[in-house]
Amino acid sequence: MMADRRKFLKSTIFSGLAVSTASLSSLSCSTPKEPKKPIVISTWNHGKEANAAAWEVLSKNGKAVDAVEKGVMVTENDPNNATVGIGGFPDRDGNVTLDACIMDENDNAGSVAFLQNFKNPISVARKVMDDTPHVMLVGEGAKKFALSKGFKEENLLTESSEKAWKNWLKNQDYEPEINIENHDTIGMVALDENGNLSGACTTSGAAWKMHGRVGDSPIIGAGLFVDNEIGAATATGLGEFVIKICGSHMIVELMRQGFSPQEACEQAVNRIVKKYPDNYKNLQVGFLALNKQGEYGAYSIHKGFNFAVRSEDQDELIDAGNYSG
Ligand code: SD4
Repeated sequence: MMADRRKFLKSTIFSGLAVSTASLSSLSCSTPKEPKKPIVISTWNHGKEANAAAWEVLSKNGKAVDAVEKGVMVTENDPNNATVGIGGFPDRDGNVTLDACIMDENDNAGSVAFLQNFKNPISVARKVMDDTPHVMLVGEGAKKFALSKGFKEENLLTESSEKAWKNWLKNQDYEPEINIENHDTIGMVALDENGNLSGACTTSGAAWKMHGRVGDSPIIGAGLFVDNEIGAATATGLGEFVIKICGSHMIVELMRQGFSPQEACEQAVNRIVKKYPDNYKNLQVGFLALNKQGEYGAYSIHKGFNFAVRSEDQDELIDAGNYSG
């Protein structure tokens, strides 16, 4: 309803202006704006480096799905990043358990959760999407599948994350930090030269989580959603609250109704704030969205969430707007 009203208002204002400034013949020739493509956006500081790898693919007319996989692998491979892939902080029992998912332009999806000892969960998720009749594999089954596809097991608990875990064991308080070291999950969405959208999301999840906990990042519709007709969205932050509102799916559906990526991200954050008035002050969630036109938006509950944008004429980190000012 609101979107219809907005569209009606927009079209009324537009027609009013058009009638006063242009001839009817020029109106009938008006063409829609060319989409801005290719373009890739991703979460946090680490998004810049990840975007560079994605851009390598996109700038050579490559597919968005390949770009997002290559892009987020950069973050997974960084042992100094304590929130994604190798070097990720472990659960409270000292296990690094990884979650990731990917979606392509044909509504295909692949996901792995609670995966241990594989450095690139996003590539395992890609194989689940491409080579199985399933969307999601977890734990032991995901491990068996990864081994069958030639992925190699390795220890992902680095010296520094083990040290951090041992330090945590002293007090054992579970209080997920807001904007942990200014990098958290990496979520990436891209629009390629052919106008196709894809997305990827990968994380080591909440530090010191309970063994077996899975967050939003590998859940299609929560941590990531792509609909090639409309747009794509991804999330970062405390996954429990993203899952409970089905965040990324909600954003894509709002874009379908006519909201801009920015407006849709704001609505999703507002939903969390409204539904969890006692919680939102102590937790961070951030959303990113991109539509078919290459327009993007981002919004978070608290200050400090930023995202990286790469296109032909842009390569920058941008601070997202936030609810709490
Ligand atoms: C998750 N969104 O697993 C991810 C990352 C995270 O605190 O834990 N952030 O919830």
